[in-house]
Amino acid sequence: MNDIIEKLGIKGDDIDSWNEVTLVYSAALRQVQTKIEILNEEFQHVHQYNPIEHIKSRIKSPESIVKKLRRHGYESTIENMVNHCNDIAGIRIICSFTSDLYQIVDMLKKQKDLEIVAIKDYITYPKASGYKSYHLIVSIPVYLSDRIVNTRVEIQVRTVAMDFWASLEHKIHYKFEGDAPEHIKNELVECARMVSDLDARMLHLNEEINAKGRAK
Ligand code: 0O2
Repeated sequence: MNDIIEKLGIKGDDIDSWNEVTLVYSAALRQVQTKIEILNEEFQHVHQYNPIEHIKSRIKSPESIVKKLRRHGYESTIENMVNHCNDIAGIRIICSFTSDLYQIVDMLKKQKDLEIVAIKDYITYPKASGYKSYHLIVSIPVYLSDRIVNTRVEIQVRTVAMDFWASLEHKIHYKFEGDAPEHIKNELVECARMVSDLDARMLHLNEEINAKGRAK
């Protein structure tokens, strides 16, 4: 790991700082993930239903952080990473229906120990690529032995169908280094439209099934 960090231009004392920074980010990630799992369990207890299908979490790779900083015109320093890269710690919450998505977002917004730093609602306002997902940048206090470090975590909330689309689009984006042929981009936009249609139809079906269950 330290070899990779050195290759990226982070040397000497900075390696130590980097190790400390990643320790704090992975602690923040675990705290947020546990919080989400508890909320999901509580929801199951109250409503006999789990809004969350599954959760993925990751610490962004050093290469990916450096690429992002470059893209935004910043030098690769630890300070810039912490100040300008909001998704070093990232959690993805995958749910079945678009209605679950908003329930989850509402639950997260009500958590007193999570400060909402920023929101990007790519569900209401999808990207031109067709990308849909709800992003929250939250800050959570990590309690170390001698200080408290408020740490940012990016939470992405999306449906299974949106996740399926985003995974392939991400792969294509990297394969063509952001410059995919026009016909592939167009096909992806069309697939995104189909994903939105599928999500709407599955939601409608689920609501109909639930209403029938209640009427019995
Ligand atoms: P990775 O490999 O997933 O970490 P940016 O626009 O990325 O320079 P910002 O403000 O972080 O800066 O952007 P945004 O829109 O909040 O995107 C953050 C993350 O959302 C991305 O991280 C992706 O994970 C995801 N994302 C955003 N747009 C798209 C998209 O069009 N397609 C897919 N598949 N994912 C997207 P990274 O660092 O790009 O990538």
